[in-house]
Amino acid sequence: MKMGFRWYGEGNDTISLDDIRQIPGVETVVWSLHDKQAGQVWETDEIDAEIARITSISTEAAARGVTKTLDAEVVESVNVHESIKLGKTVLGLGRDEAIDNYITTIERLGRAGVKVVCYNFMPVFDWLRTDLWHPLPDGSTALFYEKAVVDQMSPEKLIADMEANSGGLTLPGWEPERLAGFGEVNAAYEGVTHEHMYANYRYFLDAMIPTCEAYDVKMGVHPDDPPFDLFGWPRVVSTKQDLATVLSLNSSPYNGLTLCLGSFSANPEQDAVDAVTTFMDRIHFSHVRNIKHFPNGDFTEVAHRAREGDVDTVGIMKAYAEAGYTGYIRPDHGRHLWDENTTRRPRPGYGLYDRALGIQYLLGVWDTVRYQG
Ligand code: DNO
Repeated sequence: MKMGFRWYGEGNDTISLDDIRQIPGVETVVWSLHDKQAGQVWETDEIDAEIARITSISTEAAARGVTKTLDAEVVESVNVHESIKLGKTVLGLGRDEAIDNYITTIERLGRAGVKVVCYNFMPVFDWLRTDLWHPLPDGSTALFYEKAVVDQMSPEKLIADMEANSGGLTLPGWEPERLAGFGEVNAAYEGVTHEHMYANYRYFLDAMIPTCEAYDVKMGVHPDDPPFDLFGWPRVVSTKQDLATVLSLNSSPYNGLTLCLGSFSANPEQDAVDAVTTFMDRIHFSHVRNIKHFPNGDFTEVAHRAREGDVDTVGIMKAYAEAGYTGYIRPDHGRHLWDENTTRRPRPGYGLYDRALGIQYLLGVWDTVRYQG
């Protein structure tokens, strides 16, 4: 297993590579070219420059005796253009052209040494919460989902709220360019069913997976967050059965999962440990975090420690460790702690401290099973 840490890039994150380097156990920086819109080709020189930035040690750090390097083997995400999900031209791009562009990007990432690409197949929006800075009883803040708000609110209002609460940083999945196309995309989903989505998904995989095999890039789809339909749009990567269906659309091992256990567990009926053991050999990347459910359908994000919430993070890490899992894991959304609620405001969910604490907890379980002394 390789432990990773998500980083948004120089000038686009409150956390530095030198901060990440000092977290015990972290080997991989999970990155993306965050200014690329879905459907665009990633240029080789841009890919190479970002990888060089991540994997090198600055002259200043080297002079201080820093020698620990980080790798850049995981990309989260290469976003899928809506035309691919819809199977028709939208926002000025046809499905086949969008797929060709995606394949070119995968090929270039493979050549540059990237091993896993994370993506999602959610219609219109990526993840959704109603409060990005929700107070917890200990004085920290965390992402929060209030069911009644989503049930009563229009997507337009939610977009406005998310933008207003993001602290000035563009949220992945909520890029202004994406939101600008909302009306057209929303209309294009009229009448689109889950069956249509699966047919379009198969078409995409069949076109792309041979390139993934040739360039040794494993694809990992991220589950829908939260894992149920929203605003009548068909989500197809929500339940355990959905995950099995997606894997069966193309049987290549390169068609795999980014098993985000916080997202998956946002449906309280789903069993995270069972999902890990069931899909083990197709999990290329996993996000491990914890949430706490309330009886009215709300949920809050909490610390990674199992007893803080409802996700059995101990059972999850034990299952990975016992199986000798060889893929990538990263902690996921953390709470915002200490000065992160005042002067060091991070991207919501992506502060430094709680994710670093979370990693130590997850590795504690891993090492209990696997460390030989
Ligand atoms: C939010 C993230 C998602 C995730 C994408 C994967 O914090 O979990 O934006 O990266 O859904 O494509």
